[in-house]
Amino acid sequence: FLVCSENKTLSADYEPSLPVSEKSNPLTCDIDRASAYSIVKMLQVCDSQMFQKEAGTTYQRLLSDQVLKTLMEVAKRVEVIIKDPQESCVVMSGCGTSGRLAFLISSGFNKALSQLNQSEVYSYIIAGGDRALLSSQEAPEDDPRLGVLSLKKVCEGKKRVLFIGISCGLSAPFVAGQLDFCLQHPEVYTPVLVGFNPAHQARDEPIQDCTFTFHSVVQRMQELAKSQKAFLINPAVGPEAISGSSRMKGGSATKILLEVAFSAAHAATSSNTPITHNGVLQHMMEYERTLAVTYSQPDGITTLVEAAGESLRCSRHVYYLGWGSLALLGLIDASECSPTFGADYEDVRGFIRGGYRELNNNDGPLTSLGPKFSIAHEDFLHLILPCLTDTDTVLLIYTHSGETALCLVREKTPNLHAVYHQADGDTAASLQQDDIKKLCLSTLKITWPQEALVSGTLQHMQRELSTKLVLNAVSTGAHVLKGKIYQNHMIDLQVTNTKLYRRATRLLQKLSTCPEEKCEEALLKAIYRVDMLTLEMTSSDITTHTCFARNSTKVKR
Ligand code: S6P
Repeated sequence: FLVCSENKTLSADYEPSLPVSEKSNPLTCDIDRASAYSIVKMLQVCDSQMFQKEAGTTYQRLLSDQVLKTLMEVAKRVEVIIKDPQESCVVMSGCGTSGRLAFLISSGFNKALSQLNQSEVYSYIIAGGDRALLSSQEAPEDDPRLGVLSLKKVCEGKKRVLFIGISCGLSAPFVAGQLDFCLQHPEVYTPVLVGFNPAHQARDEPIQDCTFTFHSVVQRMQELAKSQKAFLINPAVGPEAISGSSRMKGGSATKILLEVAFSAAHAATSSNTPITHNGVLQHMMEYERTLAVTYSQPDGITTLVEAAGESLRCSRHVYYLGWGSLALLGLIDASECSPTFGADYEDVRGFIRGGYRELNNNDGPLTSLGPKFSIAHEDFLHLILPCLTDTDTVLLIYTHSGETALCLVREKTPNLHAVYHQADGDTAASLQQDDIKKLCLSTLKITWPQEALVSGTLQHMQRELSTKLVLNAVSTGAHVLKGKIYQNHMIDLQVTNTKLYRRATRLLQKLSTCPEEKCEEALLKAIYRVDMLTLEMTSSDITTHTCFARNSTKVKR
């Protein structure tokens, strides 16, 4: 069934006008009517498409030779930068989830360098700035100039920059602007593009006030890639379980690819391990194993989906209380619920032990920006605990937890669950877990085989990916159960940028079978809340429409 669906979704005849990242996945076409258990199983099959080999398609896949080769080349560039950190750096940039992963990955690898007393070389850029790490800021995605400005700022004084632009759909003008800038300044910048569509499917829509499109930038990069002056890493990972929800496979694959390249570079500099095809392949396959280990517990994940779904259905809340970088995955997952499911920031919230001290983001504490930016465990205890009820779900996420007044939480709600990671045979950790287990209604223990060949860093990255998969399943599954998905389409979202505007029009077309212009007209009527469109409305550009849409809430409550 998987291979059959795979061939179908990757064949040019299936939803031919759409790039892979926007297609709907036949595996999940009735996810909206599925039980929690079936949702988890569908997500498992969908995720495993990431690692499917090239099968009768011309598209590159995660494990394709060309992808592995490019990763090796990128790793070599990173190695050079690590050895000469004064005047060079690696910059990762993206919008939404892609920017959040740029942050997560740069934090992790900078930490690894610091631990070896080496200078940090990684920087991140997220469209909309640091507030976008924790909240939905979809509009800056359409602004290529903003992208260039932020890139120039980060790279001030640098003589050599490896720029990694991440856009899962090969579509974000913010990233296209940055790549174009790199192409204009080859003496400093080497551009790398990470995304999950074949190059010819890059977005070809004109960008306001620009002479280039994402597609034309990709074409220029393809030309330069022949002489290794630019790099494209763009395997297809199959359509998302929820159409266009690139936070899922797109995010996971971004994490996998960049971690494989950076780990190879770090091993080359710190232990003289050469960057080899086999090394890169083996690392990639460790991630494939991560999927298997995580999804080997469908019942445990289902319990969490059911609990979270029940809370959301009662208009109550889901709280992730996490420790270390696993908590960051909770913050990220929670922040994505608003653009994906039209959720309120209070519906699913993440908290991290140590707050902004632990987060260590560019702009430091963001608490002054409003209540949704309170992210420390203390904030949870002060702001949330007093009103917590047994219809709220609290999920602990950790490898090593500390104290966070869990007894107090347990007094307020029995609906306390844990997902934690443990190495096989780690008896000391087992004893610590026993105490927590007693407080929890359910515990999802993910056990990792202890293997000499798997380094501590890799183990940690595997645990992060595993946590991402579980949390994506919990938040997606819970919102599906709440009714926020129709077939496998997002139907409750603000049309806040061009990508979402086009997607909304397409969805109306699909569901109504009316012609495109009729659907666009209906969308505009909904955006402007009128029955008759004025000339001013119909003659305005998409940016004007999306600006207006940003300020309105639901069409109908
Ligand atoms: C998708 C998420 C969005 C995207 C953003 C960037 O699930 O809600 O915020 O990450 O639109 O997309 P892309 O294709 O440029 O990585």
